[in-house]
Amino acid sequence: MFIFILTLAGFTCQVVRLVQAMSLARHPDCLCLGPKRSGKTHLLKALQDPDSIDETSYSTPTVGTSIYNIIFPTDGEDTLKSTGNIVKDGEDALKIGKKGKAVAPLKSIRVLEIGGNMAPIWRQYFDDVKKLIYVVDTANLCQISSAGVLLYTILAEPRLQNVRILLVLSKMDYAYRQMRNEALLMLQMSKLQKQIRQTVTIVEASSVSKVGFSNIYDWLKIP
Ligand SMILES: Nc1nc2c(ncn2[C@@H]2O[C@H](COP(=O)(O)OP(=O)(O)OP(=O)(O)O)[C@@H](O)[C@H]2O)c(=O)[nH]1
Ligand SMILES: [Mg+2]
Repeated sequence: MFIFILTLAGFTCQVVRLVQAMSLARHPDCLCLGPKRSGKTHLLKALQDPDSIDETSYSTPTVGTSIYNIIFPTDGEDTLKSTGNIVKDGEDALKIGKKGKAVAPLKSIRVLEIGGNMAPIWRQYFDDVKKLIYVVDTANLCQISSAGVLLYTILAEPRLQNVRILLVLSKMDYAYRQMRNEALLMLQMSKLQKQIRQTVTIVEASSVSKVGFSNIYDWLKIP
């Protein structure tokens, strides 16, 4: 009898943990989307632990979803003040909330990556989203235009009209990458920005060289 109760308690704990994990996956703080092999997993792993990714690292394609808990490095206020491509509204939001009260930046964030091969069903995850990272591979000429079309379908989604968007131009360490302006031209960003409501913050980044990471952390810290 005692063994039966113990087994039942263990099973109940497992079920509770499974339900909690499923709920985290359904309600993450931020979504990370982008075409297949665009660099989402590499980026999120490197943001979690910068030393875990170098030029020899390889990430297998994400089948379904993966959740990453990113704890921000505590290197003082320097990263908050960093300049670059990040838009200014983000920095203001760190200091003053919507009702005029000071809002503390976040200390960590849970980001849900949805694999590029799940693109046809990304929209199932669009409820209650506040932030969205979209990763585009600047070294993949064949993919970049279709990445722009996919981005447009995301930005046109009615449930995502008030979402903060971070566009990551990834793999900036490659010599044969597209430069920022060429990549934005191929994504038709200037045309797109006239038609959308969301503010898109654009960051050039590399998971290998860690270029752009302080700007990404700054954006992720915005409450
Ligand atoms: N040099 C370099 N290679 C990168 C970088 N990011 C990703 N890669 C390479 O690109 C491959 C694919 O990256 P992933 O992070 O797995 O791509 P993903 O977007 O998660 O792909 P899916 O899960 O299939 O949607 C990696 O295995 C790396 O070899 C980067 O910043 N620099
Ligand atoms: Mg992946």
